[in-house]
Amino acid sequence: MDILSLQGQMADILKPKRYLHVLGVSYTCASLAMRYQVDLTKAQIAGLLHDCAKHLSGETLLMECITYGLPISMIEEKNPYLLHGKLGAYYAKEKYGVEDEEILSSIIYHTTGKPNMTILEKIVFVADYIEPSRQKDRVRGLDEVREHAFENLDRTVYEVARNTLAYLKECGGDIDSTTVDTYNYYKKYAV
Ligand code: DGI
Ligand code: FE
Ligand code: FE
Repeated sequence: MDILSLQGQMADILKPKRYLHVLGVSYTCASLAMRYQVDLTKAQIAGLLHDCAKHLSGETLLMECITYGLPISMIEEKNPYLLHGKLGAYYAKEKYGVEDEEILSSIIYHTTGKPNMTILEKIVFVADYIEPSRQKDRVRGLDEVREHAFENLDRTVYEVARNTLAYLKECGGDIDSTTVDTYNYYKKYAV
């Protein structure tokens, strides 16, 4: 499986802005992988594919998950975009030939995180938040999180989960219990 070919396939299916985001996540994953001694190829593949189902409508996400027998929680049924990680991992395996379970799991959990993540899972979760095309006026604490990401990954996971929950509370979004579990687990790394 080659990075250039995956890059080309993402360029074909994603809108330019999302493709730019995906490239940014891939390179940020690679940078964090250098810092935390993780396989660079795995990190780049996870970054390139993490949003490979994000271009689909809520209705299509639900239909695809039903078709392939992927479980749908009540929160996901109400907020189908939450399914793009789970369906993205399914596509990564079935359409893009990714066999590596750690890459697949990083894609599944990139939106909510989860307790006790592998380093690669944490890298994808954080890279999605800090990649270069994210805008400071739209993402909470971006400068601080970018700085901390290269110093202390667990602390940064805590900060991303905390900021995401604060944002969801403010805008009244439904909160997935996994997002809360991530926050509670990584709280111990708060400084
Ligand atoms: O796909 P991206 O936009 O690149 O990033 P993402 O997959 O992390 O999705 C970001 C959005 O997901 C952001 O607006 C916060 C939202 N999110 C994260 N956890 C939850 C959540 N939305 C809801 N409703 N519930 C959650 O628990
Ligand atoms: Fe996403
Ligand atoms: Fe993303």
